[in-house]
Amino acid sequence: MSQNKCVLLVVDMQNDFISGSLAMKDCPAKQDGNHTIHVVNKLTSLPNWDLIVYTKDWHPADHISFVTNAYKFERHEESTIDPTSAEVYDKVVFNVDGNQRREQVLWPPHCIQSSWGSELHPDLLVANGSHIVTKGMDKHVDSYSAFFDNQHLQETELRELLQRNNITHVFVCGVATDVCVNFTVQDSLDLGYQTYLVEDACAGVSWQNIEVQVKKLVEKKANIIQSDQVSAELEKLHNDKTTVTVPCNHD
Ligand code: VGL
Ligand code: ZN
Repeated sequence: MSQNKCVLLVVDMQNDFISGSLAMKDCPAKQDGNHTIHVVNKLTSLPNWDLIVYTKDWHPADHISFVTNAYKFERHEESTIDPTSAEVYDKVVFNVDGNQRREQVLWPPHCIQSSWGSELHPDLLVANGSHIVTKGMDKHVDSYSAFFDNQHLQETELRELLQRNNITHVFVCGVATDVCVNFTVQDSLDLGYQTYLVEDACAGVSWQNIEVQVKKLVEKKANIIQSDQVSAELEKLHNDKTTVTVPCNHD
C-alpha cells in the first residue's frame, strides 16, 4: 500500500460568498459560485479521499474586516485611508490591542457567526465523516488561511487534523481563489505538504489578483490541476509505493 494520503479542503462555500453579501458573482471577476458548487460536489463525491474538510469563515459581528466597523478601530499613522470614510476593498492600516499594526482589506459584513450567510450553501454536498474548521473568530485579526490567522498569531486545528490522519497531499478548492484559497495553499506549501489548487473548482474576487496569486503559487511549487484530472491523480498517488515523509509529525 502507498503511504500517500490525500485531503480535500473545501474553503468557505458559504451562503454569503455564493449568493449573499460578498457573492463572487458580484465581485469584479464576476465568477459565479453557484457553478463552483457543482464542480466541488463532483470532487467530494470521488470515492478515494482519505479525509474531507470544509472550512467556514466565522466572524463576530464586530469584526475588523467589515467596512461598517472601520470607524470603531484606531487608525495607524501609516494608513493612507481614513477608516471613517473607507470603502469596500480599501486597504487600511489599524492600530489594535496596544499598538499592533494591522493591514486590513475592508469587506462588506459577511459570515457572521450562526447567521444565514455563514451557513454552508444548501446545494453543497457535505460528505459523511467530514470535518468542519472555523476561522476568523478574533475581532482584531482576519484569518484568510484555514491554518493560521493573517498575523500567524494563532493556529486552527487543521494541521493537527491532517497530522492525525497522516495526510501527505492537500487538494484545495472553494472561494475566494485570490483570498482564502490562496492563503490556504500558501500555508499548506510552507508546512511541507504536496499541494494542489483545483483551479476550476474555485471562484475569485479579482481577475488581476487571481492571475498574480496563482503565478506566485506555481513559483512556490503548487500543482495547478483541473477537477476532471483529480480522480486519476488520486489513483496514481494511492498506487505509488515509494516512501514518503509525512510533514510536521512530531511523534
Ligand atoms: C474571504 C474575504 C473576506 C474568503 C473571507 O473566503 O476568501 N474573502 N473573508
Ligand atoms: Zn471574512
